[in-house]
Amino acid sequence: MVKLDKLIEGLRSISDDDFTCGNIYEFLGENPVEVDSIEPYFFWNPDFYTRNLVFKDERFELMVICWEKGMTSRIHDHAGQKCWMTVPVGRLRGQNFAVAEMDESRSFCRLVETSSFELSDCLAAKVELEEPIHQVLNLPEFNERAVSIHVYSRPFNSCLAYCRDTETYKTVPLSYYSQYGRLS
Ligand code: CSS
Ligand code: FE2
Repeated sequence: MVKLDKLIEGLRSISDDDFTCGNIYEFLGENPVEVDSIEPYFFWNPDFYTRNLVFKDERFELMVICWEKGMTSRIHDHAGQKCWMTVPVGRLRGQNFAVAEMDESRSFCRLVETSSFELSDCLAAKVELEEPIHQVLNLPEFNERAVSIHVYSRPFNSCLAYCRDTETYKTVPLSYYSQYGRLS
């Protein structure tokens, strides 16, 4: 087990050439994070999951996301960036989607569910660049809070969010609930 600052130090020491989907995935899997060391970044909100920035440079950002029981993300992409996540507290379900039909001229998009995955116990996952649309759910049946660590490379501050009811998508801004341990 490593402390969060050691994990970040380790990520920073990886060369640009080695900062690949596979290598970072392996690195996160080999370095499960001590829960004590992420507690300063726990912020909870009853309405929406909180995005808590821990580290950011040109190349990547690392954040801690806190999910109340039953909370879900929107269906979204990652703005074409690479992404990895691990879940040190609780459990999360990931659901991937594929585009069945799309018409950019009217922001129309019909999605179909594809694979799903479950994360807990610091298991690492990556968002596949070939199939980047997904949703993350802390299912009510898990019956506990969850905390995940996300690494995005490069950092992005907006993404596409998809609505299945209206079969439309739009760009949405992303913001931090806290930065470096302080409420934004
Ligand atoms: N990508 C979402 C979290 S679910 S992977 C976000 O950054 O808000
Ligand atoms: Fe995501």
